[in-house]
Amino acid sequence: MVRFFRRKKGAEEEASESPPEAEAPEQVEEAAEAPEAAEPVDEEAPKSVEQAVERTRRTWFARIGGLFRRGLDDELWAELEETLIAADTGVETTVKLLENLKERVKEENIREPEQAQEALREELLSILDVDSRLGRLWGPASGDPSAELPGRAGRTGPTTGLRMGGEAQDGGAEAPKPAVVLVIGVNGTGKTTSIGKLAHAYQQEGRKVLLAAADTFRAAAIDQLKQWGEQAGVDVIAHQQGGDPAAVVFDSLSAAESRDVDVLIIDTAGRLHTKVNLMEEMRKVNRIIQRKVPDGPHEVLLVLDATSGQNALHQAKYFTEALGVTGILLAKLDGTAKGGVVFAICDQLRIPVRFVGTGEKAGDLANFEPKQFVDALFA
Ligand SMILES: Nc1nc2c(ncn2[C@@H]2O[C@H](COP(=O)(O)OP(=O)(O)OP(=O)(O)O)[C@@H](O)[C@H]2O)c(=O)[nH]1
Ligand SMILES: [Mg+2]
Repeated sequence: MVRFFRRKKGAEEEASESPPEAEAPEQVEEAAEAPEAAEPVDEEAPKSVEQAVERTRRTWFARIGGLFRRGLDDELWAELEETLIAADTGVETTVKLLENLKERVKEENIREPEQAQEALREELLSILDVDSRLGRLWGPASGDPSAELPGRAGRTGPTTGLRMGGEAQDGGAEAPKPAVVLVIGVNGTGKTTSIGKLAHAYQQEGRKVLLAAADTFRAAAIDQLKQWGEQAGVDVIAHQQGGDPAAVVFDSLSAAESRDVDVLIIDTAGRLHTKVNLMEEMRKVNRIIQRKVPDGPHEVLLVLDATSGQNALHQAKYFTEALGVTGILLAKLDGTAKGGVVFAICDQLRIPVRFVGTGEKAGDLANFEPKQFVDALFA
């Protein structure tokens, strides 16, 4: 059943526990109690996936139809390879894709260009078919999860695909509460913005959300998260700049428990003095979560910047090796991004893309639906 958002006005503060790895007690500063009615969010025409990939479709995928129409010959395969690589699909993934496609064309004795193009669509779709059992919070990555989402009836716009707060999941087990989502990624990829969007979407679904400002590296990062919290009408647990992120995480876990929070989303730094420092910090945050919530974090969401192309893939590999990434949020799919990078990520990492960012506004977030995505590219 739908668990509607309940906010106890003037909820009493929880007894404070001392953070285990905190260097020194720090002042816990919170965003002012969320306003009773959240500030209206500018939801004016949130960008759809179709709109976000319009440029990729026009620039790259629209060419593919023309190539096929010229006939199934070596020139087609060479030009197709070139086009897919230029669309950021990556050399490895493109080569594999075309080998499979050529084999199919031969085996199935395909002679019609339309049929061959349809086979390409199917091959592209199969690349996106990644086992979505990693992470335990989200609905199926393919198909139409909106049908089974609570609070979706009659609504348009982004859904979180989140099934939790006591709702049974695939295996019939109770969903975790609070669900702990650790958000990681290098600087500037869109972590804080995406967290703001997720908070907004969960809030709209009637979930009780709490945000943790564990990026203590820059003061502006804390303020930025607080602004998103205010906009979405959710609380933010924050310490001061330079504080221990693990202590922020510890406090936010305590607050999440005592405030009956459905989902706790943790923002982290994207840059420290060195990459090694950053990974160490992430591991420490992970340990603190596990100490308090043994089966957490329930999702380690890696935010990648779609406009950074193959570089996003390298980052993803690095984070995946250092931490167990369970899902990807691909931000900035609008703008100059070449959508082909989605195929490279799914093919090479076998980590599901859960969400895509389609703009800078609160509503510019969408579930990643493989079929919808491929259809949009070939529309
Ligand atoms: N067009 C577009 N811009 C986005 C999207 N997501 C984030 N941005 C922009 O990207 C820039 C960086 O976003 P942040 O959320 O601050 O990125 P971050 O990963 O938190 O950065 P650090 O905290 O420095 O590590 C901002 O200007 C955002 O508005 C998106 O989906 N589309
Ligand atoms: Mg940030």
